[in-house]
Amino acid sequence: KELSKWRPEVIELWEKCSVPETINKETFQKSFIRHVNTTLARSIYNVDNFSAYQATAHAVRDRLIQRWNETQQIHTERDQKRVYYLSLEFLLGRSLDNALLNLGLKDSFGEGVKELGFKMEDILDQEVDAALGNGGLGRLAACYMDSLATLCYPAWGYGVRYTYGIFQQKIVDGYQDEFPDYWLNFDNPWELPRVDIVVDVQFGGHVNKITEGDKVRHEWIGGETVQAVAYDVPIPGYGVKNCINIRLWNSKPRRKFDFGKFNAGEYDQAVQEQMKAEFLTAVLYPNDNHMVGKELRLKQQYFWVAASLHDIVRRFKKSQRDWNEFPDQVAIQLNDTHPALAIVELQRILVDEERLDWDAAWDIVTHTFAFTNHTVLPEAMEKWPVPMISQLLPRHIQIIFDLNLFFLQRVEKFAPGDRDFLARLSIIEESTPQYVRMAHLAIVGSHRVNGVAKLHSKLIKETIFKDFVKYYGPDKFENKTNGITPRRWLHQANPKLSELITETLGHKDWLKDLTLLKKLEESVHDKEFRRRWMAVKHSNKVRLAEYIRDVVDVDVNPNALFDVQVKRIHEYKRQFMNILGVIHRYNTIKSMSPEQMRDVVPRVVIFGGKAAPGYYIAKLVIKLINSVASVVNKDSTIQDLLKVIFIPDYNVSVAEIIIPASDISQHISTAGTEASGTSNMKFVLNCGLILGTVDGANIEIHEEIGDDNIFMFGHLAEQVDDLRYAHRYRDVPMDPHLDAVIKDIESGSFGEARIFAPLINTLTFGKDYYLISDDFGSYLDAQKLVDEAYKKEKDWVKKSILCTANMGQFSSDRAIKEYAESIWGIIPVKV
Ligand code: F58
Repeated sequence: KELSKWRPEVIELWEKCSVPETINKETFQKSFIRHVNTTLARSIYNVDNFSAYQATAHAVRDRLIQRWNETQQIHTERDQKRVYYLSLEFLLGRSLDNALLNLGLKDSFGEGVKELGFKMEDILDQEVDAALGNGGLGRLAACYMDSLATLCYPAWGYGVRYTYGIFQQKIVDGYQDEFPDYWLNFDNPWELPRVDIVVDVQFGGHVNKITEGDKVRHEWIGGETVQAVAYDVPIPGYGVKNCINIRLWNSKPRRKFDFGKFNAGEYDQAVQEQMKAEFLTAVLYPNDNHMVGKELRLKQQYFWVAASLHDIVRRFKKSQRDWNEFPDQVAIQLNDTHPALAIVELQRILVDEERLDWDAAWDIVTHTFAFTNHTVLPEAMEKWPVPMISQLLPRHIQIIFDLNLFFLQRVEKFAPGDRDFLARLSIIEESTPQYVRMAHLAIVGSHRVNGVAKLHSKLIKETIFKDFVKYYGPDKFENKTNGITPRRWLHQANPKLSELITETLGHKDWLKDLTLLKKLEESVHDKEFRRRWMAVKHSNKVRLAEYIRDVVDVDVNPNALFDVQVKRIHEYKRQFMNILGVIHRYNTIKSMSPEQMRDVVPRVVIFGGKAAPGYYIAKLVIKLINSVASVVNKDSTIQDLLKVIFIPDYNVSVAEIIIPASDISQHISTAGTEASGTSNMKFVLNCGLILGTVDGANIEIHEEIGDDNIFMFGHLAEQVDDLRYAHRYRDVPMDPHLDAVIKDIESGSFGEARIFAPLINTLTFGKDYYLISDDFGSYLDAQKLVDEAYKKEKDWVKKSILCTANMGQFSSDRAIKEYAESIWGIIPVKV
């Protein structure tokens, strides 16, 4: 009876009914109305823009699901090697516009909603961002998913379905205030709940050692169990039918309720256990480039790793292959060290559950994993106290110590008697308490380690991982320069520029092969083309000016030079140097005669970005920016030659408005601190010039676009140690311009001076760790060059065109192909 559904006639009927309907304006409209009536239970009389968004989203979702199913089916049939991208963050932003563009439905659906009485822009504007990430690392994961889908690779993302994404930022009296981002308030059409896919994840308990003949095995029992429920997020490729999956795990209590406690009258305690389980995936930790050693964070990490590996292993076992084929079928990429416990978990599954012997298991593990490092900042390096891991994961800590023992035995053979070398390489830091160094675990358990830009990859080999290079040799360490998806970051964010490029090149192929932009170089001498290029930039600036008026109620002149720094607020990114430079500019203008003023290029300096809620100094930088803004913006004596704007709640969809409108953007980290940066790529792709230090991907962008089209300044990474040493042990005189600016703040020009004392102290007592005083002079010089260049309008437009034309290398498609070919060993499977 059960099998009767597989009778040939049933299958035939099934296939007949599941032929996807053709998608055009009319079928979309039918689907829209059906969703309004049935999914939303509304009628023509009560459909507002939000309902229209929901109905459109559901109509798109129906198509996505078809593609998702076909993709999964074909990937299962072919059963080729897959890559699993483990990332604790996926900063996806909005989905509707992206899905419409990738599916090629934007025009027909746009027409369709118009006839139904709506504007597509209004509908798109209803969507809340999926903000399940902090910054660069999370957005990189999202760009990589877009490229994996577009290039038809068999790939899955695994992440956490946080109930609260990155906090919402409001500015109150110039200070940052944080509000919860409850993004799931309304239904989320971009996820498919998989209530049937549930994994038990265990915490605590104890380990029994069982001897069976001459063999010993370990049994991990007791403790608490939390359930992981899968939510699938379909990611459509551009211009292909492939649609890949990000599986996000949500925690929920086990169905079993403690009736013992319940009946004994401890009702609240019984309920509390349940609530604790739900809390596991409640919040995204809001720190960028900073490690927080909270136990809940460690639990989150293990919960997600255990559920993901269970899923991956289950899929592999369905193929009934031998275990030693595992690395031929499965590649797992660790996005930073957050998922490093996966290495231990796979070893545990293979040894304890599948009963493989230790060495065979370890061979499988090390051929499966690869690890990407995203930072060299010491405060961002993850390490967990051994007692904390022991309590939560008693079997894992045993495995970690065993792995370390066997590893150090091999190292000892390599460098006999060199105890310091052993101690430096050890996975365990021998402090009190001991710590597990997650980067060391990730390196030892992976067959490849990569940095995210040329300089960064070189630096990790020379500094933090130097000893590992000595031991393993240099070949284990690679560079994979980051990339961004041109679909979201040009086609979607800057439709007018995209259209002009398509018209000029005569095709849309550049969206899949960004190196084709090179041909735009031929048009730099075409006056009409330059005029249209400028007109696009201008209209994007008008759009941003309107946004600024809406959110901060300040009028800015779209003809002024738009100077932008948007990114997480962090000392190493030096927003502080930027605002000090603004004060210098302000004072310079104020000291001018009206005649001199006529020669000044008007500027709008735009800031945006969140500070981690516990990062006091970063929050003071925000306060200083807003204090300077409130003085400068109402000073009529400077004739609108300078405006300062702090745009609140910077996120992906705000970036899509800001980036296309920038004339110059600042990427001014202390040399050697910004691993790559990816917004630098977005700005230049959108024909904005950059003012930057010799750091991260700025260097490679410079190589591609040439000296004339970028403003570089500041000390080099190799000078940083000596400069810091000098600040520490000698009396380094402060740059005189900087000194004057500081005195100005201290005199109370921007509000009570005492407020900013801790910030100013970072330059003095704090020994200026980020070397602002060393770079300030060359920063101001570079700013002067920017002003001069902007005055030469024709040359500026040429630079701007050459920027876009030479960004071919920075597509995430290029990056993903490199990973696929040199690390993962996967090949495309096209639907
Ligand atoms: C960023 N790291 C790098 N980490 O700072 C940036 O240079 C690089 O372009 C980007 O990765 C992509 O490679 C970053 O964003 C985090 O936000 C972590 C979040 C979790 C806690 C530790 C920092």
